Amino acid sequence: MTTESLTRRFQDKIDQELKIEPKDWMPDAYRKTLIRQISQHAHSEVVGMLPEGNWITRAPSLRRKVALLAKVQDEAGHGLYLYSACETLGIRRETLIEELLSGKAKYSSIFNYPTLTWADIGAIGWLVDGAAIMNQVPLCRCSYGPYARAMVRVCKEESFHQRQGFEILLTLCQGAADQKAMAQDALDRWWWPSLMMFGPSDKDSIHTAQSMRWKIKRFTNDELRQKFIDMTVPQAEVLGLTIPDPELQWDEASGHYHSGPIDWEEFGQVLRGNGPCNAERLEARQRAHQEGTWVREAAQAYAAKQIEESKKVG
Ligand code: BYC
Repeated sequence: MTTESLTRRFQDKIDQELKIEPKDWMPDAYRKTLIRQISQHAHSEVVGMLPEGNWITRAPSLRRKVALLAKVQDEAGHGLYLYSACETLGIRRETLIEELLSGKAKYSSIFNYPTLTWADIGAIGWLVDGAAIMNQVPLCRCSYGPYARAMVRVCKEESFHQRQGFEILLTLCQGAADQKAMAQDALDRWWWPSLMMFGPSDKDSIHTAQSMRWKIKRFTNDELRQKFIDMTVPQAEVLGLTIPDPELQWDEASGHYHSGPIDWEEFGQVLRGNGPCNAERLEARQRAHQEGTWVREAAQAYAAKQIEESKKVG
């Protein structure tokens, strides 16, 4: 079969909503796009543990500590499913990790912002996990089977995370004036970076059109961002908080909220490694990798011994 006919058959399969599985033929560019997106996603889960992990020892009660610990562990698990899904495309996990540690691979811009107060943990759950769900629910229908299946479980856990975040903020907003002010301050700092999570606007997005044809993405970055704004504004009203966007208003004609412009210069700076915490995040991952060397070596030695013993029994 020629590459042309293989490509046609591949696209037909996608158009019929059939899944592409690891051993199926796929164009190199499809494989490359998936490796890029899934690995960036996996790295985001792993780096995403850092800003929240920062608050585990300072959570205000045992109940809060248990919930936060569970959430951070879930994120480690999401990273592992996603690295496994990525490996089915024929790339080694070690290579992916090296790319993260060397600064070559991207991870979500959002995790380069600091968590300054307890309210930030609520804002991350409410906004960051809320944005993640909006982006990831359509990924459960991604054309690549292993990624789509990993996303089903990830999304279930993310919805628990979103609720715990909202509940933290609701408690603060129903508390003392200082607590409510802390919640407002967290919203002020996390709102715009959360909108940036959805990626560049459609006119600047380099990958969206092709990814939509391949049904990796089902919606454009701007479509998902708008859905997120429409969902979140009424939730801010329930909390009694003000979204820090003077241009935000309901537009009857379109049935959507109109919002002000995003500071794409800030987004670009964060992507180029110049965000408030880029250096700190990378340094923390490099240190963890270094300190974990003995664990990887011990696991490998144990696995080698098991294989040796099974050969003897065999
Ligand atoms: N941060 O053409 P575009 C989570 C890059 S949630 C950094 O639109 P695409 C979590 C993009 O990679 C966060 N980089 O690309 C939540 C590309 O650069 P390269 C992770 C970004 O791929 C709570 C360039 O900009 N979620 O994990 O079609 C707790 C042009 O963009 C960002 C996912 O990764 C950004 N925000 O669309 C814990 C979901 N946005 O690669 C954890 C899966 C864009 O050409 N990923 N870039 O050098 C996606 O859905 C898509 O990859 C994106 C970008 C919507 C993010």
